[in-house]
Amino acid sequence: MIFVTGGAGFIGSNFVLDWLEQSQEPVLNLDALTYAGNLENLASIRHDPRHVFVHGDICDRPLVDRLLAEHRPRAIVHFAAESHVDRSIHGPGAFMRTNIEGTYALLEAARAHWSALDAGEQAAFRFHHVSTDEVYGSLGATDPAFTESHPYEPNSPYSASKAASDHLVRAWHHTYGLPVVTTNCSNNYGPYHFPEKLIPLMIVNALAGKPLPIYGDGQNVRDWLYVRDHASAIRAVLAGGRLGETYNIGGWNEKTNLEIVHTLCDLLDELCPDPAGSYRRLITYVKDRPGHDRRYAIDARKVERELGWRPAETFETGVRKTVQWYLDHADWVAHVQSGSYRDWVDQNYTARQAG
Ligand code: NAD
Ligand code: TDX
Repeated sequence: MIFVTGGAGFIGSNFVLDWLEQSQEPVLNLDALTYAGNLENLASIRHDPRHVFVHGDICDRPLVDRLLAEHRPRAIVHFAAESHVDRSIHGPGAFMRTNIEGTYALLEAARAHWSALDAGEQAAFRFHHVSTDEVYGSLGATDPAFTESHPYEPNSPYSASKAASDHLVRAWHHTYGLPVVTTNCSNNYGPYHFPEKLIPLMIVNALAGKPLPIYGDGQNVRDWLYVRDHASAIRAVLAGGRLGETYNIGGWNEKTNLEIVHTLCDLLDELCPDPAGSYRRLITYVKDRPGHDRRYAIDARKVERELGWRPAETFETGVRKTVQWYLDHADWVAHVQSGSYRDWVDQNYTARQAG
């Protein structure tokens, strides 16, 4: 069994679905179901006995200890986090608690669990920490892409909290020998992406005829990776990554935000024509995000060279699938927008309550 944290969020749920398609090995999924946690993402596996969902907090050490003792997972894959940069600017507290204190609590629980394993189990155990390229800070237009040895220069409360968590994971390896691997991935996109983030927000707003807010001049650059490709990279690193190492994961898809929004508008114009002309008419420039990082770019050669990982999707195929998914899942969008997705805990899922 593997133990996933944050498996009801965007990437975590895609990872759990991918894992159960690729493997028979069960998944224990601990998620606090914050606003970003949505059990509707896991509706297709709600009767699958290989998926054990636990509604609870990674900061709850007695709960995590009990789960580890009861299920004896061979690996922890740690997704749980507060993940939205804009929210971290308006209210950093939750980011410090979950991303830093939560990772600390999980590391300590993992260390106690791992220390009690026999030698063979200890050698096989992995703590896989899922992190972001934002810990490296911002690049200039002509700078080379981030390698794993790029200095940490986080600029937002979110990225600072993730950087802190990366450092904790590193220290638990060097000091206590906990067998860890960390992946730093670029911007993900795909199904079940909460519509506060750029790509799903633009799709959902366009379909509702609402403005498409572009921060600043729209020339900030991100590298984009289809979420199932992130899942396959995590599987590859979990299986073959070297202990104590970090691996950058990216799609070699640098795009300006304006390019992204133009692409989305053009795809929507093709797949669901705008009665008023083109969705591009909705583009609206708004005040910039404070401290907005200009450019992220990932050098993913290490994971490609050592583990043979490659993304399956190009940006063009992945973004088309994503737009089609949102067109086909108007119910999911409506439930997220109305807040009724939260009712899934009671109505559609047998959630074991924490405590
Ligand atoms: P998300 O916000 O969609 O999901 C986070 C999940 O964690 C939610 O299900 C939430 O309920 C859960 N959670 C939050 N606090 C918790 C707590 N205290 N205890 C238990 N569960 C808790 O985030 P995401 O976009 O899926 O990101 C997942 C991970 O990947 C994060 O660690 C993030 O930093 C990292 N990451 C994200 C991206 C991206 O583009 N979204 C890119 C690189 C790395
Ligand atoms: O309405 C918007 N308008 C806009 O111009 C939003 C929501 C965003 N933007 C810009 C800001 C960024 O330059 O688009 C870019 C992408 O923004 P987000 O979707 O908020 O992502 P970002 O800030 O790049 O962070 C994401 O990628 C790295 C995830 O949210 C993080 O969790 C991950 O670590």
